Amino acid sequence: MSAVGFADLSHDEASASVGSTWAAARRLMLAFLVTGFSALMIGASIGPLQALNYAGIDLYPFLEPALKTYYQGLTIHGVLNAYVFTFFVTAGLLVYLPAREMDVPIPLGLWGACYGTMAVGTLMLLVAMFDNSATVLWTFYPPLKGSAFFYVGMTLLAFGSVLPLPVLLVMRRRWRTLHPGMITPLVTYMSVITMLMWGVCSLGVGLELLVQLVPWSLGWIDAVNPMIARTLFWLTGHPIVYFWLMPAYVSWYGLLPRQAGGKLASDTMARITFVMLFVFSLPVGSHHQFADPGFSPIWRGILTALTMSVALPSLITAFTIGLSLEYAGRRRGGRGIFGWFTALPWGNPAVAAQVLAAITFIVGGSTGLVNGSWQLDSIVHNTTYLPGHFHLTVGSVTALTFMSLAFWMVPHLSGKALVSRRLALASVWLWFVGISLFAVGMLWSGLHGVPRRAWVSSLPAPVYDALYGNAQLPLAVVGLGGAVLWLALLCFYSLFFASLVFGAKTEEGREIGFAEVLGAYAGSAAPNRVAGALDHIWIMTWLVALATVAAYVPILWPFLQHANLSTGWRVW
Ligand code: HAS
Ligand code: CU
Repeated sequence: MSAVGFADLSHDEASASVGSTWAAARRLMLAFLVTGFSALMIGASIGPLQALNYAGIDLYPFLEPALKTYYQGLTIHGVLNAYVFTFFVTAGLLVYLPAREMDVPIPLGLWGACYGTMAVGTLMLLVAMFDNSATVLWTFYPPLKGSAFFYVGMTLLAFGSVLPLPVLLVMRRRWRTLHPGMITPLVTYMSVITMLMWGVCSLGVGLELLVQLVPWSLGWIDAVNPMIARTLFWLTGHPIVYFWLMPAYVSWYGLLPRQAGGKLASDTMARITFVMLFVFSLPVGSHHQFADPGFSPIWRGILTALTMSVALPSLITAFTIGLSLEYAGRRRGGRGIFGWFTALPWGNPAVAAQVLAAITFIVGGSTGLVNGSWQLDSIVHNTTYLPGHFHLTVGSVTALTFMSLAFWMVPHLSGKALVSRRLALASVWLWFVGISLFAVGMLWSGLHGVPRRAWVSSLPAPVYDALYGNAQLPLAVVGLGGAVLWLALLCFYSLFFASLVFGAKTEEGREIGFAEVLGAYAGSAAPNRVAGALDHIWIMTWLVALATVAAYVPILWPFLQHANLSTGWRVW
C-alpha cells in the first residue's frame, strides 16, 4: 500500500481514490485501536489479582499453569498495559488525527510497517512472558536475565513505536508545501512534538537493548553493567511517562473543549506546554535513581530542581483546560462558582472520561512532586506509594482518556454505533471509582512502609499480619479498588466488542470535531509570533539533544570508569 499523489489524477479518479485511501486509513487506525485495547484487556484483567495480593488474598495458586507467580503476572500486566496498549493507541492516534486535521494522505506503507513491527515485537514478548522465560518486570533491570525473545521483542516494539515520527514528518512537509508560510495546525503540532520527544529519548533504551541486553541474552557477551543499563533505561523511562501523557493532552487540548460545548482557551499555551514537556523531560530521568549508588548529593539536588520544572507544563494545562471547561460549562448555562462544572455534558461518556481523568491527575501529579523531591522520595521510594502515583497518571489519565477516544472512534472508524451509552458511562465511573480507591489505598499503605512489587499474600498469615497489620485498612481499600476495576473492565469490553460486532450502522461521527480556539486567533492557522517561533522544531530538537548529553555524560562517566559487570540471574 502506498499513498496516492492526488494531484496526478482526474477529478473523479481523485475523489474515488481519496475515498479509498481514507477507508484504508480508517481500517488501519481501527487495527491500532483494537490491538491496543486487546492488550489492555489481558494486562488489566491481571491487575486486580495484584490488588487482592495486597489485601492478603492469593489467587495465583489457582491460576497455575497459566500464571506461575505473582511476578509473572506483574510482568505481563506492566508490559501489556504500559507499553503495548499505549504504543498501539498512540501510534495510531498521532498519525490519524493530524492527517484528518491537515487533510493530507497518510503514507500507508510506512504506517503499516509501524503496525507490523510492533505486532511482531508484541508476539515475541507474549511468548517470552507467558512461557515464564522472562519474568523481569516492566523495567527489565539486569542482572535479572530473561530470554532473548523478550529483549528482541522489546526492541521491535520500541522501534516500531518511533515510526509514526517519519510518517508525521512526511505529512507535515506535504502540508507545508500546500500552505506556504503558515504555522502547523495545533493537533499536528502537538503530535509532532510528542513524537520528536519520543524519537530522541528512545535512544536511551535503544542503546541499552542493542548494546547490552540483546547481545547478553543471545550469549554474545557474558556480563553487563547494571548501573549503565538502569541509567539508560531511565533516560527513556521518565520521558515515556510523557509519551503516555501527551497523547491524552492532545485530546484534552484538541478535542475536549469542543466535546464539552466550548472552545480552547489558548492555542499558544497548548504549544508552550508541549514544548516545555519536550525540553524538560529528557534530562531528569535519573530522579528514578535517587536511591541508586553513584549519585552525588549535588546531582540529587539538581535532579530535584529539574523535576519541579517538568511539572510546570502540567500546571499550565490545569489552568488552560480548567478555563476551557469553565467556558464550556458557562456557555451551557452553568452559574456560580461550581455551576459550570455540573453543567458540563456529563451524559457524554467521552467528556465524562476526560474530566474524571483530569480530576484524578490533581492527586496523581501532586504525588509526582513528592517523588520528585529527593528527601521526600527517600520515604516513599520502593513502597506501594509509587504504584499509587502511577495508577493516578498512566492508569487513569491515559487509560480513561484513551477510553474516551474509543467511544467516538469506534463509530467513526467502523461505522457502527455504540450499543449502549449507559454502559459506556458505567465503565467510566466504575474505572474512576476503582482506580481512585486502589490508588488511595496504595498511597496510604505506602506511607506505612508496605513495599511495592512484593508477593505479600504468599506469606503465612501470622507473618503477613505481623508485617502489615498496621496497614490493614488501606490494604483492604486496595483490594476493593481492584474488584471495582474488574467490573469496569467487564462493562468497557462488553461495550467495545459488542459495538464492533453488533453495533447498528451509523454515519454519525464521520467528522472529527477539532476544538476551536477562544479569542482573537479563532479559526486562524497562524495564531501569533510565539507560535511562529515554536514552529522551528529542529532547533528545539538539537537543544534538547544537547541538554540530554550535558545531563547524562557526567552521570554515565563514573559508571563507565568502573567495570562493575554482572552475569545474569534467574530468580523466578
Ligand atoms: Fe511520575 C515514578 C515524578 C508525572 C508515571 N511515575 C513514576 C512511575 C510511573 C510514573 C509509571 O521524581 C514508576 C516507575 C517505576 O516503575 O519505578 N511524575 C513525577 C512528576 C510528574 C510525574 C514530577 N508520572 C507522571 C505521569 C505519569 C507518571 C504523567 C504517567 C502518565 N514519578 C516521578 C518520580 C518518580 C516517578 C520522581 C520516581 C520515584 C521513585 O521513587 O522511584 C509531573 O509531571 C506531575 C505534574 C502534574 C501536575 C498535575 C496537574 C493537574 C492537571 C489536572 C487539572 C484538572 C482539571 C479538572 C483541569 C502538577 C493537569 C478541572 C476540574 C476541577 C474540579 C478543578
Ligand atoms: Cu520520572
